[in-house]
Amino acid sequence: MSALSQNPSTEETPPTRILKVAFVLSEVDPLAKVGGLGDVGGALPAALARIPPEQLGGARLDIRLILPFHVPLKEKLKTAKPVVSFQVPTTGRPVKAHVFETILDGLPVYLIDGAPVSKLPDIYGNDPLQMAEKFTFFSLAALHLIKKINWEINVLHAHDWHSALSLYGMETLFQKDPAFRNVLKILSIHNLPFLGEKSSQILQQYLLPPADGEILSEWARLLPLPLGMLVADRIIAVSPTYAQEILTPEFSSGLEEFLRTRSNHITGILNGIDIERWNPASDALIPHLFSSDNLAPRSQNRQSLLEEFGLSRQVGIPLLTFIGRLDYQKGMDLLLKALPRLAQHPWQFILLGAGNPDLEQACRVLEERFPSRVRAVLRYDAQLARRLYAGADMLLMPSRYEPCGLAQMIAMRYGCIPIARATGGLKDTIQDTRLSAGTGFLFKKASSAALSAAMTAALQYFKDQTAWEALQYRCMKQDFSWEKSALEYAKIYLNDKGGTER
Ligand code: NHF
Repeated sequence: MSALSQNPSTEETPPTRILKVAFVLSEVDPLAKVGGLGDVGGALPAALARIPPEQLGGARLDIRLILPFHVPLKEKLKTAKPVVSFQVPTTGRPVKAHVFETILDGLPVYLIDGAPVSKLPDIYGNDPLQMAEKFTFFSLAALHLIKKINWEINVLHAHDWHSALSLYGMETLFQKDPAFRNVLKILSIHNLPFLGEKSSQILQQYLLPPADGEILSEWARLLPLPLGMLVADRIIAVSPTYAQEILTPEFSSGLEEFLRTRSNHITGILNGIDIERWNPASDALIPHLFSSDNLAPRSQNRQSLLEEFGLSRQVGIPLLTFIGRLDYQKGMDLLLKALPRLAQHPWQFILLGAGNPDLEQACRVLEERFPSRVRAVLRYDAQLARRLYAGADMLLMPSRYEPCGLAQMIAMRYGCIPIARATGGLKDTIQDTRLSAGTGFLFKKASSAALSAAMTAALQYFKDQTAWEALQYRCMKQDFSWEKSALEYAKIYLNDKGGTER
């Protein structure tokens, strides 16, 4: 078969070039989702497949996903169809892999099972060795699968450390294999600091050689993410600003020198959100629907929340929220210090999230200190999250780093104004209201003082309700759909492949 499959040629029908893309990753919403990676896995492939050939010079993308058959998935996907079984070689006994198939949004999803996958009761685990084994096995099994089913791919697109070794395995173990000749190797970086710790022994067990040469420091020569970045033709960070930040000591996890050698191959493409799923005019999980042209019902959503959480219902007091993982990365500690500094201002605050036990405890302490103003809901709750986006006035995102961030885009779509640190995708998606007719409030330094200053500005701005509504309107009119970003990815797939025929 050829990448440029010809239509039965009539003069009028131009040949359709089909580019075959293997999308290899650990999370795909709604099958498996822990964080933002799952949202991307659930939306980007479908958006790529929807791009009309006219926008791609007549080409069409044939996208299929490859995912571990995570234990929690097995209950949901009892009817997944067996496809093929094979062995993955190791220094000891080869490990058996069994592959199943299901369909999601019209796209085939291959699910890889085997002892290293079924050993872990969840998508991820706390034991680095078990994690290394699961994802090394998965990454290499993905390559064996592609070969076994004679799927002549043009592009292998891996994501984060969990699938980075499929790129490195292709470059090393399968170097001379015609099945992978001319395959474009793409690696998306959703979260650089997760390099795939303590994997070296497992990598050796699966016959993967350490990187040679001096480009990678010794400590990184047997780590999945650096190895993937070493051989990738393109490294795509999930926002343009994050693509620049990872070249600096603050954000590079010790890899700045190595990454600078690869800087010509690094790009940033902003994530999108699924604007159908996140739509305040049709969201079945919020009590009062609204839109940018009819904002009035929004305040009823705020009232419902205050009632639900036993907070007093007073006009003119803004409701603040934080939604997400309680983590130092997310700047939760900065927020816990900033709020008491602003006690002289009127505000109410509902936080939703779970994570670091010390931070959870500190949230409880804040609630005890401000019983009439603060509610700490220490769990994940996707439905409450929607009600908060739809009813709170301001979303706090003081992240120390944020590769892209999705919550700020969802919040803006729901008229909830972001107050965020100017980093990564937050910087790329929010314009500061104080500098121009913007869409939120940004601060630069990761300090509680800088955060308090941005919050003070927002609280001040809120007093002028006409200006505030104009700000909400601007936010709700932003286009965060996947279409634009998907096209950027597709162009990379196509241009980097030139006219390569397979
Ligand atoms: O949006 C999906 C997500 C990002 O900033 C987010 C993160 C993990 O930290 O790309 O990945």
